[in-house]
Amino acid sequence: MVNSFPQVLTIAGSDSDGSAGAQADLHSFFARKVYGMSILVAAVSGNSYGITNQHLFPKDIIDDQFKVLAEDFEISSVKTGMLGNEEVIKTVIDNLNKYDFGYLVVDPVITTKHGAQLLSDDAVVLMKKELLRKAFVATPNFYEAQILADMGIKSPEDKLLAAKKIQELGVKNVVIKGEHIAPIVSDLVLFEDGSFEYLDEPFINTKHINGTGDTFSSIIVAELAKGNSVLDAIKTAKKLTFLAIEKGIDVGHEFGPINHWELLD
Ligand code: PXL
Repeated sequence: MVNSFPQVLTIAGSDSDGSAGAQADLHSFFARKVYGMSILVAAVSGNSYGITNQHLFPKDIIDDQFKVLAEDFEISSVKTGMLGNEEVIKTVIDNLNKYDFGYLVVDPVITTKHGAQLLSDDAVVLMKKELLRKAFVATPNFYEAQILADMGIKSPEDKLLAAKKIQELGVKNVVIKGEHIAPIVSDLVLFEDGSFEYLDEPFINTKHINGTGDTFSSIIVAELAKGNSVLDAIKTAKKLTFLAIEKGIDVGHEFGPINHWELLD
């Protein structure tokens, strides 16, 4: 039966070591039993020690990837990851305005945990003005939330205010992921109707957390594509990302990947 399987898409950069970016997204889609596709907008050379180089792709190959997928597939949810710079983000926004790929989840990848910049400052302005207003869910981490909300976060009240400010940019549902610090990693979810909830999991002391944010947002995409509610999608993402960190695998010598096999049912 053609097109009966949930089909999803990531618009992201390639991370050569498979721990993050499009590779982590595709691992997550596979494990959550949806058919995953990728529009690559960049490639980075990275291993468990960090990123050494990155190249952004030209507009024509990004446009063409959108075109061929739109012509052939029934994509029911999509996420964005690394978008690089203003030209790339503009190309992506123009294409998202042209084609309907269903629910949009924006993971506003700005820097890596180790400080590599994956989005230029001018692109942040465009993300705030033109991409986030299209988002059904946005998943900034603690640092990205401060940049997007244009304020420091020092207390739970600040965190809620920041989520509200991000929602005012047009995002329906905002998840501000908690910092990876002991004893609890607490995510704040602000829903479209103004209600909010905290999702907590214990902090795990490990160097193997590469691709955590990519995986979290990919699971949300997969669960939405399967028809689950936004609350269930976010709860599943939180639980399974925790398990993938807790049951880590020994790959690479320094900052390793998480365990995507833990995402399987
Ligand atoms: O995890 C953020 C991320 C997203 N996309 C790419 C990356 C990384 C982090 O290394 O390399 C391509």
